[in-house]
Amino acid sequence: MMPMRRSVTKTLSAYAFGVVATLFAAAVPAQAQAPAAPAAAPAVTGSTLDAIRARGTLICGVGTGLAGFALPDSQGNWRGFDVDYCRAIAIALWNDPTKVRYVPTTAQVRFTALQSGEVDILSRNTTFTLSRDTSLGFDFAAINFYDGQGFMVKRSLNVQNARQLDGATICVQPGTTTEQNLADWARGARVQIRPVVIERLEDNLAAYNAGRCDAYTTDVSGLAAIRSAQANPNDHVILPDVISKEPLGPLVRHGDQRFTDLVRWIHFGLISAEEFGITSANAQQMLASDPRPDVQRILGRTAELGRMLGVDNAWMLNIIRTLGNYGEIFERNLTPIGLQRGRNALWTTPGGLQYAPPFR
Ligand SMILES: N[C@@H](CCC(=O)N[C@@H](CS)C(=O)NCC(=O)O)C(=O)O
Repeated sequence: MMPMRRSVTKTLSAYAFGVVATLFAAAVPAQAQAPAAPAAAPAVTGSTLDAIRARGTLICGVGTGLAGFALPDSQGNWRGFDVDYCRAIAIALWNDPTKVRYVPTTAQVRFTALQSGEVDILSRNTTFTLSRDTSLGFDFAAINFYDGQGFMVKRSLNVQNARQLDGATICVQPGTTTEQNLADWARGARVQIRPVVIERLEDNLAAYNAGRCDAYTTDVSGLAAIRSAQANPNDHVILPDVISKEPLGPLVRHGDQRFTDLVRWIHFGLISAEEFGITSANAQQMLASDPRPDVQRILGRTAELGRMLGVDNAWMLNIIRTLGNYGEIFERNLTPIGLQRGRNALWTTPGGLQYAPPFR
């Protein structure tokens, strides 16, 4: 049998080589890739929570458009899993999910947008890493999606696993863990790859679809989103290999603990609601009649948990009534793009990692 390396590289054209060379030359060094030269501390001082309240709107940094996570619908309303976390914060603060302004950010510019105060929070496929937590000056409020990096190829290439990508061109976005993991993986697996580094998701996809890359690499959730939006999803295969850990979650500026706490406990509230069977359909009724003290505390009838966070005690009741629990948010946004709960199942399910500390 002919080695896969040759069969993959056969798909390369001389034109593709030119594009790779040009893109490499033009690539801006990735911010997250520069641990030796940490970015400056955040430019913003003062309380984010106070600033948000005074403004009356949350400014949420999202992606530029990824099905299931953050994408404007036909009426121009942003929808998706990451968007629902922004809406949940607005509900906790004002019981109004519309009080959010969405700012699309590429992977490359997102951290500057948060550091400079252009956005209050990034709710946007962002992986929890040590350097982002420390030298970039941020805090990950929660891990709301456990992910890992994978590869997508055209089915017609007949590639079965990542090792067969030896010699392939691979489309990737700069400023991402994706770009770093790809290089690490290639080194470790002694596989030669040629990255094609393009900043904007849509340009990257256009390059992949035009055959300028043999494969596309990003978080598996992103691959599912991209594949679902292809003209013929079935023409593309997500390979079984997962080459990294990508714990994704909402990111805020370091040193703003009240805001961090609020975002963190919204996530825990969504997880706890699922654990206790509280849904958008039954929350009101459970408030009235469920005897379990946990349920009564989450829904704000007893204890003062909302007030401890600086919001109304009905914060979780309002969030769950409007958006549902974590499972409902997952099902509404991510099940349609082909994602399964997997590691994002509750801890009460074998293999599930989603776990919330006690509401008391
Ligand atoms: N999780 C990785 C990758 C994040 C990332 O930006 N992924 C891309 C590919 S799915 C994305 O979300 N793009 C959306 C966009 O650029 O609008 C990271 O934090 O570095």
